[in-house]
Amino acid sequence: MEFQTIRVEHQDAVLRVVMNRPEMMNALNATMRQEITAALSDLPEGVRCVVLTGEGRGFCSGQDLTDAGAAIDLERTLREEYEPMLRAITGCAVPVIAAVNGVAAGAGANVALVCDVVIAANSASFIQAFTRIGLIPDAGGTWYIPRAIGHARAMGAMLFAEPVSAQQAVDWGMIWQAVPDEEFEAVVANRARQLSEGPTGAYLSIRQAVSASFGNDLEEQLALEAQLQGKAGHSRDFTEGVGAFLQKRKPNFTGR
Ligand code: T3D
Repeated sequence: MEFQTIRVEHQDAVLRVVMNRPEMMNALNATMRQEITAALSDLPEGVRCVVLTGEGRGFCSGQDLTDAGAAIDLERTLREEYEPMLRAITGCAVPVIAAVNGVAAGAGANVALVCDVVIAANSASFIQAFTRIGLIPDAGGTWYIPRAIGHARAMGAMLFAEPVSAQQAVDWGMIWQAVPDEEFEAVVANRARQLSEGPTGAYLSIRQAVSASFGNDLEEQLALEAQLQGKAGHSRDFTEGVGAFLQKRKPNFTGR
């Protein structure tokens, strides 16, 4: 598939989706939203992990503000363009790592936060930039962020729109890992390989269970865990995992 605003690199079982408008810190226009949606919805054969990252010194600066004329009906843009992209990430057939190489602002921050795991370079930051231009956080931010970091920190980050450093984001529980810039690419590649060689079905069930936990009471969650574990128990990867443990060798998971 040919893309104008993203670059897609398929190596081994990892698909790197690189937002590629570095001259504007990878701002999201309609084409980029459609292309990310398409890339994550129709994965090449054999892909078992996606890495979403940005070209140049930024991860993503959110809505392309030079596009404001075309995006005047913000409700429509969110419903028809942002939401499909977010669902393509949260419903992706394999785990998605956000590799936050630099600043992630506005919807760019929240696109990162809906991914399954966020790894950031130490020099990266997360900015709920919306109030700077008179908007409210969107792209799932008002759902994910209070759940991750609590009411007080979410409100402060959203009202003041100040950068939250990668390390602060880790300390607050907003992201998984912050790593020195010089180690960033290698750490991301290792994590992507780890997930691409893991039990994909279990990963997707974990995503489903953790997401559902926010709306479930304990009884509902126990029932969901039992159902999903029942499914995992019938997988080839479970048989392989137990066999490998008993034979004291590394498991060869196939994602089935
Ligand atoms: O439905 C809807 O449409 C509503 C949805 C809204 C979702 C949103 O995301 S709203 C929030 C939009 N994003 C922002 O408000 C962030 C704007 N950008 C910034 O605050 C800063 O650029 C950054 C903090 C991201 C980076 O700062 P810095 O100092 O490192 O870089 P810079 O010099 O500001 O930016 C470099 C270039 O990128 C610059 O262009 P130039 O001067 O070199 O020609 C800048 O204008 C451009 N750029 C950065 N962000 C955007 C952008 N151009 C268009 N849209 C952007 N979002």
